[in-house]
Amino acid sequence: MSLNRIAICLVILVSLNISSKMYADQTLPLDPNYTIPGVVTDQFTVFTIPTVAKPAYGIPMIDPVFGTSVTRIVGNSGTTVSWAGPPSGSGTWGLNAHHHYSKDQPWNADGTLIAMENDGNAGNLYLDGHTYKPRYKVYSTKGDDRWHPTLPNVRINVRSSGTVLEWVDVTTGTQLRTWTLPFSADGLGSGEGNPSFDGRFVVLSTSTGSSSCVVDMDPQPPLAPYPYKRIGPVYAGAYYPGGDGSEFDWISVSASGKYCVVAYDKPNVNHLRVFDVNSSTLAISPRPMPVDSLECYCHSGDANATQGWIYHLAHADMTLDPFDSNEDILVGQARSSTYCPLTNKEGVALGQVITVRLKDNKVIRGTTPGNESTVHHVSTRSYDRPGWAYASYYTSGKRYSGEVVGVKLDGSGYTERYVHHHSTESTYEVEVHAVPSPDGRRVIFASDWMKYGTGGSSTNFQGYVVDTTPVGDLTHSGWVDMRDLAKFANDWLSTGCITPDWCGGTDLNSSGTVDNVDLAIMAQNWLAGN
Ligand SMILES: [Ca+2]
Ligand SMILES: [Ca+2]
Repeated sequence: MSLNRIAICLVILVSLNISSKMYADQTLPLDPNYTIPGVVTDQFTVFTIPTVAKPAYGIPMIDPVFGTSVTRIVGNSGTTVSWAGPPSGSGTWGLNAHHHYSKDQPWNADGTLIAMENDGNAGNLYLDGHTYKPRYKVYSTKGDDRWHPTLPNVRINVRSSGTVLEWVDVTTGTQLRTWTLPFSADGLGSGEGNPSFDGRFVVLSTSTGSSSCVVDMDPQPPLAPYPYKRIGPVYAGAYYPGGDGSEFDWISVSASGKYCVVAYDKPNVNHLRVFDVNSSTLAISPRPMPVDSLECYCHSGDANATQGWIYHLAHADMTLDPFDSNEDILVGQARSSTYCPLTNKEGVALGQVITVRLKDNKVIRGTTPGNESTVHHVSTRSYDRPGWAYASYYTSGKRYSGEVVGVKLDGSGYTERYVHHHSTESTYEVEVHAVPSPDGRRVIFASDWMKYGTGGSSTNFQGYVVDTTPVGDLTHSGWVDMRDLAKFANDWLSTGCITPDWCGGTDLNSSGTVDNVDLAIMAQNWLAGN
């Protein structure tokens, strides 16, 4: 350790008069009752959205209402982007440079990479998950893919041909596992499917639901391990009964792998259906729901309950409910009164975000109602922060207007409010599609920055991250302590720090050098966040 580094440590230790009181680290997964320090939790205030200038690429901006840090993580259309690799390369950012979708976790399992779509000539890229520095160009066989939820660097990919399912290491482009499918699958659940939370199961289907099957990608004892290929029987029953096939929207296995959910999307048809997955045979079959359980618009009646139809939510994602013995749940947007006129369930007033338990179609409150804006997309991809859903709201002048909000799923209606997204949501590409990082402390979102914003563009749709961790949390633990100081000391007096990496984040004020100004910021935030 150089004299400089020793000096800096001593100065900090003395000047901060650190108490001997130990602070408890928040280990992952986080306790469902943990709440992020310093975040706005008032459920009732309607905030006026101030006009804010679009943040510069890679330079954190403090949201004037919520006090959180907002970073634009992509450059403007036409500007050069270089990635480190190997292999290294360069190209341009495009008009659409943002993450994929609200249900597609952009961070990999250990949070070190972010999958970024980019229609500039650089193509899709993987960014450093913390500094947002471009790291790798996308691998060559990418079709419709997701990160493996527990294995860093591994994508679960359905090739464009639809007949090959594979695992690929994105850092090398190496195929790790492969399966030949019994039919041509329409991507991974038609663009909206996910693997089970352990990364073991997926369900794949044709674009009409005419053929579906579950794949066990990682058979466990007493089953033979991979390369034993365990693919369930082909099932024809996800096709909409009596329809023409166009009703089929998406299919996904549930978080536990015990169920599949199919969504149908057509006027007067919008509805969800739950199927059981037989754990021995992987066969799919409709899950009978209680005869009096609640449905919407069509398919009401006991006969349909036996076929797995459930209460309809839109833009819904799946997770496990830690407040209810880790039951599989679906969390989504309350539909309009045309479809589902339910505002109260068993004496509990329902808001815009609603949960349905897959086991028995039980409807549970997410948010509380009353002067609440219309929610748009919901994401439950915070694998390491169970019990929370992340919602993006339309801009309306009501409560949560234009915000990205975390919703505690215990029925209390408790929320954390993170940021104004400043997006018009005028086209699909610029729908906000907020997704939490695995630990839920950061949220990625897309915006044109044209709603109460200056410097935005009606054609350039970009990715942003709102970060609730304190400035100076260089270890990404959620708080600032000695470990962060050690990392800071290591980069002390570094020069030539550039966007978006800023010397590994130690150049806290994005000035180009790591110096006394950064040290002062570090000192100001000492022990913040815990
Ligand atoms: Ca830290
Ligand atoms: Ca600096």
